[in-house]
Amino acid sequence: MSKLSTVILAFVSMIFCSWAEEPSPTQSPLDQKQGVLQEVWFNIAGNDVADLTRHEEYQKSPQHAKIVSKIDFTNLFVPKVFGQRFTTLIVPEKTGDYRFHLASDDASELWLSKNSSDKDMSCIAFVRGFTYHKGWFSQASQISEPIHLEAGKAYLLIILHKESGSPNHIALAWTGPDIEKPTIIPENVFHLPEILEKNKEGILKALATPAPASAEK
Ligand SMILES: [Ca+2]
Repeated sequence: MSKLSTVILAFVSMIFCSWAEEPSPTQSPLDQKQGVLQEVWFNIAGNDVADLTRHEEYQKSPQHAKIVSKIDFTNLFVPKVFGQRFTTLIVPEKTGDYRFHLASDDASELWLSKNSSDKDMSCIAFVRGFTYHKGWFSQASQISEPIHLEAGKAYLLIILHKESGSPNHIALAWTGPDIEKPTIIPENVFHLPEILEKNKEGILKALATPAPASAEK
């Protein structure tokens, strides 16, 4: 072997070793800063949000989870019956009054906190039955009152969605400073909330569990 190829080999193995060492044992999908945690429970009957929240399975870890960038979905998990929850911290870039528009098939609820804590949450909008896809003005209850949000402050946001048969969809939009028409909330606003230690193991397992093949569209 020539001197040059020995040097190249040594260099390549150095790169390989540094790659191999990179992942740290503490790294997890939950360490990322941006995003929305989507948690799904399958095979729960009914088309009311309460059919999910009162179900004993809902007290347990989700069966499937994903970190998504925004809340804008159609035909998820067709044709399965499911309930899901989206959890994120919303950090607006501009201070002002915002209205949230929730659209879904089937029913859904939008909860917002006054801060990053789940102790100060209230239901600010909901869909009964269903709306058309991105039908932002179908029901008075799907539009929140104006809510004053401060730039750079984190507000905990949770959406509950119950689906009892295809088709299905869910989307979240807002109006606010310089946003006149309902616009899907952009991904840079969503920050992944810190997950309680007691819930971490179950969520990590759900993140690693694909949705049942028959449930994918
Ligand atoms: Ca449906």
